[in-house]
Amino acid sequence: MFKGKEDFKQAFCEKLETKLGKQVDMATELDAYRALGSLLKDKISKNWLRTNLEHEKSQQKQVYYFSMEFLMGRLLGNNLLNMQVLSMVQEGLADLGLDLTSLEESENDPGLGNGGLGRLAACFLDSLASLGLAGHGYGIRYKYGMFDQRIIDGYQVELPDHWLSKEFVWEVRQPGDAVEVRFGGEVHGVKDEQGNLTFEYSNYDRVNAVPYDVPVAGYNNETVNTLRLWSAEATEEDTLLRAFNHQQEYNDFLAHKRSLESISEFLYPDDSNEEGKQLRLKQEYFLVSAGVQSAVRAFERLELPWSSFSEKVALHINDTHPALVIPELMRILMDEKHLGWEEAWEITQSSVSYTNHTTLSEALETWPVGLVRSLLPRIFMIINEINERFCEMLWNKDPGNFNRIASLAIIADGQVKMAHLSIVGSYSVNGVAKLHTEILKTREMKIFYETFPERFNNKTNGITHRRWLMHANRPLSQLITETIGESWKEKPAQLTDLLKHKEDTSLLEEIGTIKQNNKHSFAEFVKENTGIVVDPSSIFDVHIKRLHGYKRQLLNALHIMYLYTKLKADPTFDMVPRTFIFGAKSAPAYHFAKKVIKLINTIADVVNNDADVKDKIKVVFLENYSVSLAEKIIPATNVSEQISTASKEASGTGNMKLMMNGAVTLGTLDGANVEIYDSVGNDNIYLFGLSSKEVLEYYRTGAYSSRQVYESDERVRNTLDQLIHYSPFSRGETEFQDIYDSLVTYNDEFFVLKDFASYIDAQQKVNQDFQNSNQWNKKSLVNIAHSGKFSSDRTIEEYASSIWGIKPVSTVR
Ligand code: 26V
Repeated sequence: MFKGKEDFKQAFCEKLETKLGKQVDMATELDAYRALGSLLKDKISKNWLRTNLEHEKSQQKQVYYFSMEFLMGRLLGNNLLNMQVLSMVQEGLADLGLDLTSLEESENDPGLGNGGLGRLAACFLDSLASLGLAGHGYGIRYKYGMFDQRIIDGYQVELPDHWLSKEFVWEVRQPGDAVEVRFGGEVHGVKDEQGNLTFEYSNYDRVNAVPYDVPVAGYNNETVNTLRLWSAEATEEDTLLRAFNHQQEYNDFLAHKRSLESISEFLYPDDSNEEGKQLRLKQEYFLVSAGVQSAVRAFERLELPWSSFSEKVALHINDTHPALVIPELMRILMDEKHLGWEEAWEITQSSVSYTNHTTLSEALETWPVGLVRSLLPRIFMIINEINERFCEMLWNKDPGNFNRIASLAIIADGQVKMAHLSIVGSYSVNGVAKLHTEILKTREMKIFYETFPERFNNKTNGITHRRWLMHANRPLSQLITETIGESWKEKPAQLTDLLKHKEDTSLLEEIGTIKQNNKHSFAEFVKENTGIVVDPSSIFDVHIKRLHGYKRQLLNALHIMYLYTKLKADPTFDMVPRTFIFGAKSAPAYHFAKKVIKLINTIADVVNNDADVKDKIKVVFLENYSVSLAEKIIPATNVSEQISTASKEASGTGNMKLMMNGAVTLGTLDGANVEIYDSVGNDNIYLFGLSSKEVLEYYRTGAYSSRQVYESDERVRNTLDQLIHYSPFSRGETEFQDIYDSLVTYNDEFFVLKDFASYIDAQQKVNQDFQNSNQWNKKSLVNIAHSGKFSSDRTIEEYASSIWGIKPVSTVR
């Protein structure tokens, strides 16, 4: 690394000169960021090469984590932290008149994901490398990531996110490792000389998958794994062929090239609705085919028999989006390596493992048979064969049970069911929190669980404490180290040592002071970015996640309307001032979610500008919620809103980031909230609302009537009526009629009204308890102390030992 500060300064100045042709006094912040990033990448590269050589030499099993999304966040700060040079670099830059924080802000946030699923993948990569495990990510290098959200007149407007505009300094293009991916065309069965049936393809479109490798450096060790992002390009052969073909118009060629390259053009910004779009299926197969070919090549370099493939390679699929890994590996083994079906199936099925991230039926992927057949003819043949053999196996086990076969089949009703394919073609299926896994086993995937009980297991999600505590909240991190020593950084479970100090009033005060300082800085940020002045001594009540009906931002919004109305009617109503903070993107076509964004912004407009209440309530909707924004909000949060309809949120991971930063959860018994509650106990969390059992029972019986709640609870009625009658919120418009209708006319799918009363009570309790700062800080401490269990290091250790069967290669620390 660097010998010291002076050595760093010299290397940095040299990099500025050689890369950008500038001297320090000429360099902009962007220049300085690019030079620093590129210098660090050079330094990381030594260990990167060493890690790769070591993997080859030791023939260690490699895990490939296939994911359509990696929500990495900015990499500069994280790499400095993991390489243990942060303070030195900060001081060196200061000597040169540069501020590290401003340099960090110059980096575009690579938003190659929608939300929880993509961010989980990024936390996992950090943990894999930090634990010295051989695990790599395979994803797509989308030219445009998650859209940039602007709020205009209270409405969400989407702008393209051209994240590559400033140069992504961490990536290395590897044209030598490009592979060809094929679409469309025809398949012919041909008998070879020995009389074996083989398959030939013709008239297909081919696209070049070019990898861009991003190093993933572990914390305080020498492991550097790889995030390999694939980019679609026209092949050189196609280019030449068409250039020399005089019949082909140049414009036609350009159109053809554009159409091929559109595959890695943009990320689908929808995490709520499976739409069956052809381009999305192309993206999925593109990732899968490129990734499997590349993993197979790496295995072949070991010169081992195919029978040892699953001892050396694990292919993990992050939800069903990369489920075509299963037929693609079958295709390669049979058509290219000439293995028979049984052998290929044995290898495939013992190499693939699958994580389910949602039980929402509208998000479960299915593809029309016609589309799969025309776009991926050979893959379709293989899926068909897998399905037929599977159905035959079911028949032999339980002859005549047509219903069972129909409900388990991979192809049914003209659709290919990706979850079914994933379960049948893998050896492990896991949910992402205890409750979620139970719901999979007893409801959503009950019959599959009965068929393959040994495949199902739980892996409760986690988050990397390096980014979310050590990097995002340095003062808190330092206080923890002063209190319990340094070793929690390597073993986050040791954060429980803090519990020994929970009666130490001066420590509790310090925790309170750090939170207060973070709130101050965040208030500055809010003022600069929105013009809204918020009181740092008010309760910072935070609801940050994608906007979705089941996540119930609407419940929070209605409660603010209720408080506002109460304050207006009774100005002496006693409440601790509160700042309600929201950050949320809606899928562009999700009409209801967009209405909720408009409602929150309308409430903000009314409340923030009303002199009667503005010292008591403020509402802030921050635009463009992203990883880098989350890093600013989370350390400043007092109350963490985790209020999904019980049974709907598979896990949640924001809940973990917030508790780790000393926020107290206000939530339902859903997802990982259940396990947070089990850890911190009743005094350190605010629970309310229906249980998942009650919710599921209501769905089963249809016994819920939201109108009954509306009619019997005056608070509900008064609040809802303001959406449609003349009020400061409706301003006589019909803007919010749809929201009202969803709640009253269409029976409130997400039980907002049913849970309203108990939510008010829980909020009231928060209001009371916050007034005793010593007690509140103790709740904070208990939450921080128990958050180590939710480090993704724990999660990844579980995946490593009980799913993938891998051990650390190098643990040099
Ligand atoms: C779904 C779909 C549907 C098809 C179109 C494209 C697309 C893209 C993403 C998704 C993801 C939905 C699943 C998801 O993000 N689940 C979240 O996973 C988190 C990590 O396990 C978990 O904490 C959240 O509770 C869960 O909602």
